[in-house]
Amino acid sequence: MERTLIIFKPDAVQRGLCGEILSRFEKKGLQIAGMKFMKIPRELAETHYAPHKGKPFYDGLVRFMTSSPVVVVAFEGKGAIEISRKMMGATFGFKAEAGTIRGDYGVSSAFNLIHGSDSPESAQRELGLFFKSGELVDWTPTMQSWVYDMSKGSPE
Ligand code: 3AN
Repeated sequence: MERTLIIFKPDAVQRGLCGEILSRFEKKGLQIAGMKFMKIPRELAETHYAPHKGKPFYDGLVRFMTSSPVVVVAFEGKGAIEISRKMMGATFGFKAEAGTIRGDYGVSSAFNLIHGSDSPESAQRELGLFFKSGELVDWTPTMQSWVYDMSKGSPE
């Protein structure tokens, strides 16, 4: 099982899309391992987006991410990082495929509703930034054996 860090960005919260977006992940079969509603402090946003420091959109991105509250979720599942990236769609709403979150709910190149870790290394780093040790919950959904084939003891 793998965990990924997802953020419902300020535009998703302000537009009342959190329930819709959360529901897509739940229906897909990813389980919540942690969730919090917060206004991201500037320093945390800068650290989170440090890999993009120096790029032309960096300052605007940090301003946007700290402008209004967000929902931060740790999702867990087999292949959770890649699955989430596919569900999010391409970076810009106007380019993202229909059927993806950005493709269905957004048109902007700056306000793109959702962040998702792009690799296991990023996920580990980002989960550590937003959740203290002990805040992520190990639990087994009762439906797990219907989401995965568990007959060999591990999820398939
Ligand atoms: P993604 O979120 O699809 O992984 P990245 O990693 O290329 O996209 O970029 C990180 C974030 O930076 C994006 N989520 C987006 O909000 C922002 N971003 C990337 N490119 C641009 C751009 N050209 N103009 C404005 N914001 C951008």
